[in-house]
Amino acid sequence: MYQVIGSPRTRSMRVYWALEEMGLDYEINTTPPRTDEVRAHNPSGKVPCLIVDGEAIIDSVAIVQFLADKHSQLTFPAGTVKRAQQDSFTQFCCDEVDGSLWMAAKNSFIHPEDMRVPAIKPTAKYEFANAMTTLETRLGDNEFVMGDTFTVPDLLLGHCANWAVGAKFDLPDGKVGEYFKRVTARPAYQRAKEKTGY
Ligand SMILES: N[C@@H](CCC(=O)N[C@@H](CS)C(=O)NCC(=O)O)C(=O)O
Repeated sequence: MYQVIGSPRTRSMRVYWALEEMGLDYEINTTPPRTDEVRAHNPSGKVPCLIVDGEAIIDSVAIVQFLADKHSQLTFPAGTVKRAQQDSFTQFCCDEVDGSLWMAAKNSFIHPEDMRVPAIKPTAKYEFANAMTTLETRLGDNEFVMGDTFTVPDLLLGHCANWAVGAKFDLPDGKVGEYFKRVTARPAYQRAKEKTGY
């Protein structure tokens, strides 16, 4: 049985969603970040952490890709060109999409007040908008970023789309907007929200 540490209102939702996609059992532990319990697993105090047979895996992307590889779902096999292309979308999501949202969040409510630069928000929105333009080109007419197969980067991008709405970032209309609707309407995501009390 997997245990996930982290509230569903954090990147931990990515892990809950992935577990639901794969039909796996899990325990929910909503201990907040920066607590001793979390620091015992992750020195940075950040969530999510996944506990597997008493060992911790930290970082949402590492966790979701681990689950995908272990259970042979939501991923192309390691060592294939398709997998490299899939990982490239994952990296794009981390750098361009999560990166701009996280920059805004850190400077709104994460960093100590005297370390925040609230004026960075328009720059973060600009970076996010650029990422959406890139995504439109890379997605093309595909159902999912890797074609007709839902994979790890779709889940990560869907999570970021929901985060963007909460952070009052504009989501594009058109193909990317429809893609986000398609991804976030997945039953597994809805189940993860219900089970975790999101
Ligand atoms: N790259 C890490 C980032 C983890 C992270 O920043 N988590 C946030 C919640 S979404 C956190 O714990 N923040 C507390 C803090 O920054 O002190 C991941 O994807 O898991």
